[in-house]
Parts: sequence; structure tokens; C-alpha cells
Amino acid sequence: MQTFHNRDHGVHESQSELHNGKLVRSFECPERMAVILAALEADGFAAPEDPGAPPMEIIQRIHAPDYLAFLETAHDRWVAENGTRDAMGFTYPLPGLRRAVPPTTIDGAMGFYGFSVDTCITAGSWSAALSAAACSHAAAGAVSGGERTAFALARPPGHHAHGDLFGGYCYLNNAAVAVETLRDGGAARVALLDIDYHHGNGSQALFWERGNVLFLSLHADPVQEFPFFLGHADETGAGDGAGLTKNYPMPHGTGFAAWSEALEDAIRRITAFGADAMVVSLGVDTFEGDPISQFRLQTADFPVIGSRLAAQGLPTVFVMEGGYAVDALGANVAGVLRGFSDA
Ligand code: Q9C
Ligand code: ZN
Repeated sequence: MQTFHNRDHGVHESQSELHNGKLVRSFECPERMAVILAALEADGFAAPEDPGAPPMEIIQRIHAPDYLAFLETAHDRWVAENGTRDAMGFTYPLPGLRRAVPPTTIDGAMGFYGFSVDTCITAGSWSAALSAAACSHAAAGAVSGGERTAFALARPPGHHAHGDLFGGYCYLNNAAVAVETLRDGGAARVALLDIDYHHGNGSQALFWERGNVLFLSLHADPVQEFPFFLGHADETGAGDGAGLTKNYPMPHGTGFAAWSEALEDAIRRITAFGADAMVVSLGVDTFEGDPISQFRLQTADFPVIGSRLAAQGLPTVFVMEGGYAVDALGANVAGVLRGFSDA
């Protein structure tokens, strides 16, 4: 299994996350990568490779031009206008207000292009997001080239990012980059299976009307959990994508027995769809010890997930998403990949 890693990810490090009413250092931190790299090495996986250049044409297919221009310049604008680090939004164009005229100040633009105050734009956010997208592109390229599986081990994650919105620690949608790369490489139908604890709202929105991409997400019920305002079971897609979105919202406290029933249903649907390839948005924040999450999966469950995914028999790209219990993160991620590789 090839792993592609953006070794420059550490340029993105946010000291400010609004958590329980206080500013704390972001749970989405550089140490996450170090522990996963160490676990992969200890488990005998091949050394990670550098990705190539970011796939700008694909990124521009997924994200709006004004959004990309905003992301590129936001931190410089913030420093120039506000004189502090870690740009943070605070006013959002919610229903009843108008998302029509882009604000000219960075304070306004942060709300125009963001949806959650937990996510700052740091000095390195843009370059790390680009190199993370490059990892996704490289991993999907390896799978298009005949590899059975590959892993995009990168941060920041991507599945919360819409075409023109950042949030939930995400800026560019890395999983969408993998889907588009597989499609460009000849996969007519692609399944995007999101097993992160949080609903993949950005991925769902991006593929909502797409007839050639099946999106499935197992996650904490949005009535209880972030992102709160997308991810319900009655969201099933529209237009060419009607019936091609499937959500499995589950309550706080969900353990592996109930979770794996949802996984089995998702796998059946992927088979029925006739997918040629699969992208897995791999979050392990379903772990019982995760500091911001409320499911109860255990370390021993993750290899079982990997082997179950392998039994699907599809060329599979794993894209790193969430997982914040740093002490167990390496074992949990390596467990999924070991279970897949040994199946
Ligand atoms: N007080 C991913 O797992 N913010 N993103 C949590 C906790 C949202 C998670 C705030 C968490 C986003 C990729
Ligand atoms: Zn998550």
C-alpha cells in the first residue's frame, strides 16, 4: 500500500478553536500526522511518498474561483486589517440575511466563506490544504494506475468543505479530489463512503446532483452533533443524483454493533450501484476515547472495518479525515489499513 503524505502540513497550526465557549488550541493539530506515521512504520507499511504538485484544474472544478482567491489571501488580509494571527469568522449569512454581496473586509469575508467558528485560517492553511489535495490526487492516481489501494495521509482534512465554504477544520475537499481523479482515470462510477464521526456535509453537497457518484455517510446524528444542519436520513440527492446520497445518522453512544450494521447496508448499496472504485473518507473520531466525539468504537474494531471494506473488492483510496485521540490515533488508523491489506 502506497501512502502519500504532505510533510509540510505543519505550516498549518491553529492556536484558536472556540470549544465550549473558550479559545483552545485546535484539536486538529500537527501531532496527529506524527503518530500515524510512526504507527504505519511500526506496522511495516512502506515509507510515505511525497505527492506531486497540487491538481489545480481539479481543485478549480470542485471549488469556486472567488472562494479559492479568498482562501489564498485571507490570512494576509487578516493580519493587515486586524494585526493578530489565526483568522476567525463570527457573522454568518444565514437564512433571513442575504449571502449576495461579498464583504470587502476580512471580518465579513470570513463569515461569507465559512460556516463554523471552530475553524481559523492560519498563515499556512492555504499551502497545507493544497499539498493535502495533492496527496489525495496522488493516491487516487496510484489506484487508477492499477494499485488496489493507496492512502492519502494529510492534513488539513477535507470532507466538511463545500464548493465555496470552509469549516469543521476543512478548506479543500480532498475526498472530492480523489473522486474526480478516479473518474478522470476511467472509473465511470465511484462510491464515496464517509466513515468519519461527523457528517461529510461538504462532500454531500458537492455530489448532491451527480449521477456517477454515490455518497454514503455514517455519522453522529446532526440533531446532536456538528455539523448540525446537514446529514439527516431524508437527504437522498436530487436531479441526476436522486437516490445517490445515503445518510446513516446514529445517536451519541453508538457502539460497533449498531455502527457495523450501517456499514453492511452501505456496502450492499455500493455493490448495487455498480461502483468501479471507492473512496473512503477515513475518520477514526468514532473511537470511544475521542475528545470531541461520542461514539464507542474500540481500537480492536478498526481492523475489522478494514477487512470488511476490502471484501468489497474495489480499488480503494483512503483519505484521512478526523480523529483527535492522539494517543490511540496511530493504532486506529493503522488498524483499518492493516485489516484492509491483510484481507
Ligand atoms: N467543541 C473533522 O473531523 N468542531 N472535523 C468541534 C468541538 C467540529 C471535525 C467543536 C469538529 C469538526 C474532519
Ligand atoms: Zn470528524
